[in-house]
Amino acid sequence: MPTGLLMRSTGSRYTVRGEDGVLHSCIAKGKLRTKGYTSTNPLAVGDVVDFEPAAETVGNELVGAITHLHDRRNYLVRKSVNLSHRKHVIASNMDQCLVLVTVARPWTSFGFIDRVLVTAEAYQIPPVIIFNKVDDLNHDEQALLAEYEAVYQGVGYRTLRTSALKGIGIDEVKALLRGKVSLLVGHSGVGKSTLVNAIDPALDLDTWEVSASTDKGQHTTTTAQMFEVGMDSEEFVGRSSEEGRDDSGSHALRLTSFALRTTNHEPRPTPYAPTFLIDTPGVKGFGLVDMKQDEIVDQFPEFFARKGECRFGNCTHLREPGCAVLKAVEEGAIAASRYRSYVDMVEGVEEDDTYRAG
Ligand SMILES: Nc1nc2c(ncn2[C@@H]2O[C@H](COP(=O)(O)OP(=O)(O)OP(=O)(O)O)[C@@H](O)[C@H]2O)c(=O)[nH]1
Ligand SMILES: [Mg+2]
Ligand SMILES: [Zn+2]
Repeated sequence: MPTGLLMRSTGSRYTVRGEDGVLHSCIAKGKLRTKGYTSTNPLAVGDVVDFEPAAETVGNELVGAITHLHDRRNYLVRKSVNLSHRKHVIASNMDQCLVLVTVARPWTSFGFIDRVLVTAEAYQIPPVIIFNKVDDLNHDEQALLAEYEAVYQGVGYRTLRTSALKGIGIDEVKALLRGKVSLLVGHSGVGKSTLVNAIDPALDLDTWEVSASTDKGQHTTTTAQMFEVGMDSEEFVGRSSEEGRDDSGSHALRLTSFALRTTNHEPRPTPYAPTFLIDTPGVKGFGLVDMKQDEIVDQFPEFFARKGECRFGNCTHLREPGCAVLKAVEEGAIAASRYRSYVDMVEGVEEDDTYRAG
């Protein structure tokens, strides 16, 4: 049975990429859906599945059937927005997480970044912070950007500066992506979809104007979706006239153009390592599902590094005497913003994500 990569999920329909790069519209077989998953979605973008191409008829359409979900190497969850409060798996099997941040229009808080970083650390998905919209910063905002960079570089995180709109820093992002599966996260309106388009203009994702009155995003992207990105200009293959005959709608055309792009390289460079990007909607309550203080604390690398210097072996760094973390915060060796985030997470203070509409 062929193995494929789940790239998109819309309701009960899934897009699965076969190993030959061809995309298949699939449904999940009944058994799979009742396998006892605790999340609201049994299958997520990034899942590796077994599927039977063209196995079932739905209406007058022949679709594939997903029969088995392979174990996930890793996955990210958020709390479901509905009342069940169950977990919703955002994506799985990622090599890295790109945290897209803007210091203005919209402003991204330290609290939000730290939540994403703690989640990524907990799920062992290496994060990289990308500061976007660097073309559009006034003097004060540039100073703020430098402050953000100092905080995160100080912890040891890699940071990049980009302008998805003006094409600044895109080659560095491409180098980072090559041959990997990368998740793109960040508030609505920070430019995630614009960045994907800058990397591979053929994808032509929908983007939106940041509303002039509020500086907030519009939630243009509504579901997590994986894209295979062409990294070099010669990899771009437009729609051929033959392909253009498919008149069943732009969605089908887009699927076909993916398939073409990945199938007409003969011979492929070996080893063939396609590059995937997962675009996500701006998400609230990102991760941190069921995480307790003792699980959160070790996800701050700069706290973890000082753990051995605290007087008590089980120090929570909240109030204990002889705490090396508290001392480092006082001395400015640990950023006050990072410590504040830790306390907020432990106390369960929700990051105020005013960008979420629904
Ligand atoms: N000045 C400037 N504007 C940018 C840049 N990147 C994106 N934008 C603009 O920011 C707006 C929002 O971009 P999107 O790509 O839709 O943002 P998103 O993160 O995908 O938003 P959601 O899909 O709602 O989560 C668009 O109007 C983009 O043109 C940039 O580097 N500089
Ligand atoms: Mg988007
Ligand atoms: Zn301590």
